[in-house]
Amino acid sequence: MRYLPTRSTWLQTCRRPPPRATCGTCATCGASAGSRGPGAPRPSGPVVPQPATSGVPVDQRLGDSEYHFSWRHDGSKTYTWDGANQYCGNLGSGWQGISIETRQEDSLVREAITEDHLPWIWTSGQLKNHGFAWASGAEFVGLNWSHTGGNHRPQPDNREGDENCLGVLNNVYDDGIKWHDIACHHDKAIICERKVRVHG
Ligand SMILES: [Ca+2]
Repeated sequence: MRYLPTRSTWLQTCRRPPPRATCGTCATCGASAGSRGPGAPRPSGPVVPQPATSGVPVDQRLGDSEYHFSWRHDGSKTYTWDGANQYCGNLGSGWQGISIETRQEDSLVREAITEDHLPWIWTSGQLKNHGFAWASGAEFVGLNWSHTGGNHRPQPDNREGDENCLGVLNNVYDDGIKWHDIACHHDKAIICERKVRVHG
């Protein structure tokens, strides 16, 4: 016997009234909260879960991101900036070195460093044409640069002449857990980040 959708089935699945006037059709209401212009507040939903990355341990979550602390899973290896960010990319789709975009995210980094007694970590931050930039592409805001460094100058200071990578150092200059521009060949662990939800 062939199954044909009845009128009542069709009505149940598609005749839900649009929740808002901006939402015109069944299809658009199912997929999106409607159009939004630049500067509009972040939507509260609906959200589309991203496919799981199988087998990648997640050490922390915050907002729409999950985080993987390399040192907890690779025998505390350290890497150049390139190697560290490659480690993150090798975890799978969507994984990158961390982009520290908010004060809450910076707190997460400082807590991880404190909890595990790390001397330093890499981030995805790297000097581009017009200043430092994150892998996420989000606007770079220097939330936690140190006020000092090896030459007692505020960071970034490019002390070694090729300090093109952004690391977080744990009180190396008696300055707390702070951002420093560092030559990329130094070896450190890294926090990897992946956005787990994309607003539809
Ligand atoms: Ca520096």
